[in-house]
Amino acid sequence: MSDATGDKVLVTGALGQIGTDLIQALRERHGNESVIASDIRESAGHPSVEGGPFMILDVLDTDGISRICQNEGVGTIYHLAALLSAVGERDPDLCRRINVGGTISVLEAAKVCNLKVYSPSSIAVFGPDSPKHATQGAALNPTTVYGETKVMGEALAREYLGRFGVDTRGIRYPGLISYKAPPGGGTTDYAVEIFHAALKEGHYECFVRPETRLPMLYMDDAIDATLTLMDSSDDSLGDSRVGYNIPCLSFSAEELANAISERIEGFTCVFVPDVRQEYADSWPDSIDGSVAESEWIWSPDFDLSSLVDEMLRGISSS
Ligand code: NAD
Ligand code: AKB
Repeated sequence: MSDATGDKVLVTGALGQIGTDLIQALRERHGNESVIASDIRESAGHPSVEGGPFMILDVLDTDGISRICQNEGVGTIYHLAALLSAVGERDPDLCRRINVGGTISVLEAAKVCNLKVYSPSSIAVFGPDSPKHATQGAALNPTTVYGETKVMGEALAREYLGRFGVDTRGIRYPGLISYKAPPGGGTTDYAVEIFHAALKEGHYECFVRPETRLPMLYMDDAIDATLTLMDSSDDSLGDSRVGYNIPCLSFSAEELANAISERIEGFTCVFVPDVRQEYADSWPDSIDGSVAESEWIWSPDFDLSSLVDEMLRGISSS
């Protein structure tokens, strides 16, 4: 294995929901020129494209990833390119190809270029047989293809760590709520769409039942957790390092709608479940993040009330 090629950071899937916020946070930390945003698509005017280097990069192109890392002096890669659950279940083959194949490409490049890798997992690793408050060690028997790809992603990250010494880390993100970029086609998208609809139309048709309760987090907290994990010393991280449950929020779709109604007079929400209800029903209501909390000391700042305030403020001022 060659030495780490440099101090720069490469982000795949940088135009997506998380990438949009993560690129900004990384550029504030490391400087604009040190953080290379990449995605399979171009988007003129997008902050990840305008604010610093941007490259078109397909994550299935292992040689392309290695070439960029060697030529540009990259030492760390945040691998965000993936298909989310709703989009993934519509095309399971493509979901497997991108989510599993893309992760293998990134890990292969990391092996060759000695990169540190952040590769996110998801609460979708859990299936209907996990406890409704899912512990770190609960069984991973997802019933979605997306969830299967996330279990496989954790297994691959563990394998490259064990066999090749690649420094791999990851978090099982819950549904993430943010306003800077739209969500990319997941089951938890309702928890973002509802804010835009409330402000624009005063009404939202929610695609899960009112009592549907899922683990959730405001994006600023997810970014902070990600950077805290990546800053943590290697020897503080245990077996869960490729897919930590983290402490997060848990609220129902109705509780979210009510919190918005309290702030927007006349807002109404109807609940018309579609196929995404099945995916939501297969996931836990909440997760136990105590292992992460003890190994790298992190807890969220935003609760439901402050998250709703921040979303309404952010959308209104953008
Ligand atoms: P997103 O769908 O918003 O963005 C993904 C990006 O990947 C898109 O910009 C897309 O153009 C790009 N992409 C797709 N195929 C590609 C390819 N072959 N090569 C390069 N880029 C490609 O997703 P996100 O919400 O930003 O999620 C990022 C990661 O976090 C994913 O692994 C996802 O599973 C995980 N995650 C997200 C959430 C959430 O609520 N957002 C929750 C749990 C886990
Ligand atoms: C999705 O709903 O697909 C994502 C996730 C929880 O992984 N937001």
